[in-house]
Amino acid sequence: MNRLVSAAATAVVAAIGLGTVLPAAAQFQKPEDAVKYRKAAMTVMATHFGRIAAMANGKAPFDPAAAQANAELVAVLSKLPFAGFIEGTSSGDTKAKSEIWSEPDKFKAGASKMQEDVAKLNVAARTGNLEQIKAAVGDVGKSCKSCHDNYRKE
Ligand code: ASC
Repeated sequence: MNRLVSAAATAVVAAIGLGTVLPAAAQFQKPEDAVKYRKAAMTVMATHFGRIAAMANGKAPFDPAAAQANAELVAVLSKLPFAGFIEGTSSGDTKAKSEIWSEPDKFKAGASKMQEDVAKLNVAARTGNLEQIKAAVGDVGKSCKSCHDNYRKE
């Protein structure tokens, strides 16, 4: 009995947690709200990734604490945009290609790959080792580019 209650409680907590990150049309009032949300999330993510990339590319002085803080933000932010790619949001003010909805498994795999690479960048940033950060930045950049090439219109 107790085990059952505890399992049910765990399921409820998990469902609430997932509800904050998984696609669900009910989370947006209008389709254009979902489009705005995903674009905003991408913009903020790109801003914080860009700060680490600038250090990795020698365009900004290497500041290990700043790299770590930005990598932590990117790790969280990388989970956000995909909740905005709900059904009925392939048109309007968006560069999203229809393939996002016609090959959802491939799109999700690309999102997961990016999130894994970002998690590795977060680990690398914690070492404070610029060479490791450079390598991890390169991998994240590749996973961003791969999805943009496949799923973003020019
Ligand atoms: C960035 C950014 C992207 C990726 C991509 C990598 O900094 O905003 O979309 O890197 O340009 O090729």
